[in-house]
Amino acid sequence: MELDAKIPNNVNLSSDPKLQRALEKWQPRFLDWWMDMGPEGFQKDDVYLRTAISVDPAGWAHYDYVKMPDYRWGIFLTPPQSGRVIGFGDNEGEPVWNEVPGEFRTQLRRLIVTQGDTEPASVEQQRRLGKTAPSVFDLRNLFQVNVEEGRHLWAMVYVLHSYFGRDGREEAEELLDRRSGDRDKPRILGAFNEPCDDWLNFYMFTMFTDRDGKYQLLALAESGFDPLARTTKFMLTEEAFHMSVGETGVGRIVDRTAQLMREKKDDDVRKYGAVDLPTIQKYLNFWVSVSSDLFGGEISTNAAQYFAAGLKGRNREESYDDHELLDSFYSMEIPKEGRLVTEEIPLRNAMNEVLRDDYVEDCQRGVDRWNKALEEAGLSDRLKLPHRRFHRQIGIYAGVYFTPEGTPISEAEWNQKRGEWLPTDEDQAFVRSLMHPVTEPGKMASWIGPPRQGIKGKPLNFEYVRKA
Ligand code: BYC
Repeated sequence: MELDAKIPNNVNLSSDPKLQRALEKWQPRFLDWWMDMGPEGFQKDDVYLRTAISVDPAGWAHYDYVKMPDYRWGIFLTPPQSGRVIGFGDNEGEPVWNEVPGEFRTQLRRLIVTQGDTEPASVEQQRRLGKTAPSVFDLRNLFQVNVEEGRHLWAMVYVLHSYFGRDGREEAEELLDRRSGDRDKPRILGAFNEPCDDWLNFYMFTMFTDRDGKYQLLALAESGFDPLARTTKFMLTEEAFHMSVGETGVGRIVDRTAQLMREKKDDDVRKYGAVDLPTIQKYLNFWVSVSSDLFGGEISTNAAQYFAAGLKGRNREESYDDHELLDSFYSMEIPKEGRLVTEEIPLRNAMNEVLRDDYVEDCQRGVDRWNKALEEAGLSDRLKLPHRRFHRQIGIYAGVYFTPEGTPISEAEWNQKRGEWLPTDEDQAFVRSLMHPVTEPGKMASWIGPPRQGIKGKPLNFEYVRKA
């Protein structure tokens, strides 16, 4: 463990001076990017943050006040498992690779770059949210998410620098050059170019988009390229908190809305400075659909190749019996001339859809928990996960129109109903109008309920962020 090194790490970086020098050269570029594109207006403040210091489940993190630019972004991989073999695909049972196999180099690099690109992208998307945080507690959680996305970028850059030579270093530079939403050099995947400029968007993003992250990382944690599997495994430890920020964030908005609906006997809680359920539903529809797109096309030869090669598996590959999938099929509903026709797709080509299945189930569990709160508040209203076909831009359902229930409709009907299903300009302006910072520790904005507990045993009115 090299915790006091310039780049904290558990990979014995000092034993490879060439690699160490290359990463130390990248470090100031990263910090420049962080100052330019990281949280705006809070870089001098003391934030009560969690920092990864090991991969030991019993004590992997340390909590203390730190100024964000001084955060100790480190490189942590779970320990290698001796005798680990590739768990799926054509190379099943072969020893895992500790170097990049030449024939898969391009595909592997592409997977790592795509994963890496999302991390700084999300920090860019969220950089102005600090100015309108609904509480000091939420402000701290935003920054916790941001610094950890920064660490996840480090995780991918370490793999690029260590295993991909010059082109890996070039890719690492480009990860700092692309910009979320930029017309000329956008981030790679769609959702990471969408603005995330209010807190309802932020919670939906951490609930649904970070959850895509969870499933992509789970699939990469199965990789036969062992350094990638080991680094993504540890990233998942940090990722869990990001999704809990989203789930509890939306949950607290729902709590507050339900409380007002009951007290005032009025569904239109906008007039009391809260978010009405139909608006919450529209934001949910938007973020679920753009996050669904992140899984890629339903039928994908890329995904089949990743699986065949042993580069990217299924979520918890060991829970399946068949790891080759040479004669298995997936029944898929394919849009044809305004109707849905069921076709059998070779399972390897349906890998993106298999992963999406697990994702949809996981999302549903979260929505069920919000609905339980509505039920307990004595309300009959419920939130609903839109159908996976709804509002898609990638894959077989792109360019075709569906209701949130998944029924095919015409373009004209879509245009007529769109504003009932997705946030309108007016909805967004309303949500934005609620966004005023609350800076007194322990106090909450009018539109959100209090969290159930503080961070690391601290009370809710703890000063999680101390102004410089
Ligand atoms: N937007 O065969 P197809 C996270 C492209 S989130 C734009 O259908 P494939 C996080 C695709 O590149 C997790 N383009 O899909 C969350 C391809 O282009 P080419 C991120 C897209 O190749 C919150 C074409 O369409 N991790 O960690 O199987 C905060 C046809 O592709 C999109 C990963 O994504 C899209 N949504 O790709 C912070 C894991 N989808 O070949 C972090 C790594 C597809 O025609 N990536 N395209 O030029 C992958 O595993 C795969 O690349 C994909 C699916 C999952 C993206």
